[in-house]
Amino acid sequence: MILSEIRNNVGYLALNNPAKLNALSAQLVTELMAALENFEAQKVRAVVLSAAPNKHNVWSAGHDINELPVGRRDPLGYFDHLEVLLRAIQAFPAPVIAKIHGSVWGGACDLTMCCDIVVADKTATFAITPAKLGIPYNASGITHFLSRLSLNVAKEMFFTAAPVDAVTAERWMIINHLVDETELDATIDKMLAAILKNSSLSIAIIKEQIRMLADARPLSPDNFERVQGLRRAVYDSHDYAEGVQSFKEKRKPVFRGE
Ligand code: YXS
Repeated sequence: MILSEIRNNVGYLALNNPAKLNALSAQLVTELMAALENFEAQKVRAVVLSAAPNKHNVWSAGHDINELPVGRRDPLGYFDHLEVLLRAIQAFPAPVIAKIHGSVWGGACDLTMCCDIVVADKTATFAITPAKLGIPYNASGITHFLSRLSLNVAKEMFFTAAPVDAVTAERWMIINHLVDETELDATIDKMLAAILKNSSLSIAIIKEQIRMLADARPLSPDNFERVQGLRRAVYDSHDYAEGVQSFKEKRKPVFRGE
């Protein structure tokens, strides 16, 4: 489900399950995690995460909706495979560069927010979709967006669940560089050349300090419990069951706001 290789001290990962639009299934994530562990053991200086081209022009369709619980269970709990992957990317002791061609959906949009640097071409779009499926999302996932975007932009993305085009994504700082498709690799190679000249130890520690500081948002125990209660009210709701079921039945959801 993935392509993985190490070239010149850099780990290259490509999502490669076109039949399922590179949906972040438990199996695909397991393979990504094994590749990241190998890259860390091989002490790669950076990771480039891309997607093998597919006829749908989809970088990744996000969490595999067929693997979402059908209700009364947190769809994005701490140990959900998507959350495990997002933490692994953030904790990886070298820069992870996302190379985006095509549309990015839901959990895959969060994945790009967790990558350190994003380089994309004009075909890239980004959509964060919990509201489209009646999903409450989760506090750490929302933090990834708040660390990158202004509040009003993060809210527009979550409330509309609409794809953001590449030009807007650059203006909103979802991506570092918007380049022509033919320039993607050259742009990344130039960045890698600069990174590889520097101290890998210094970069690893600076990355980990940024992760800890970006995450440092005090939440009182009362507010923590409130977050859990509010999320449960959503994933126990009619709207959540309807959101997931309507996708499986290939029909528009009929939400009731309860
Ligand atoms: O009909 P078959 O069996 O060929 O399967 C279809 C789709 O059902 C399947 N597929 C998926 N299967 C599981 N999980 C998915 N996320 C997923 N997305 C697609 O792939 C086959 C081809 O899809 P199709 O016919 O729709 O292709 P298309 O080219 O017309 O449209 C491509 C998309 C990506 C625009 C469309 O498939 C789509 O809108 N997919 C759902 C994207 C999405 O909303 N992802 C969010 C997943 S939930 C998630 O990530 C988080 C939990 S959250 O929502 O909270 O952010």
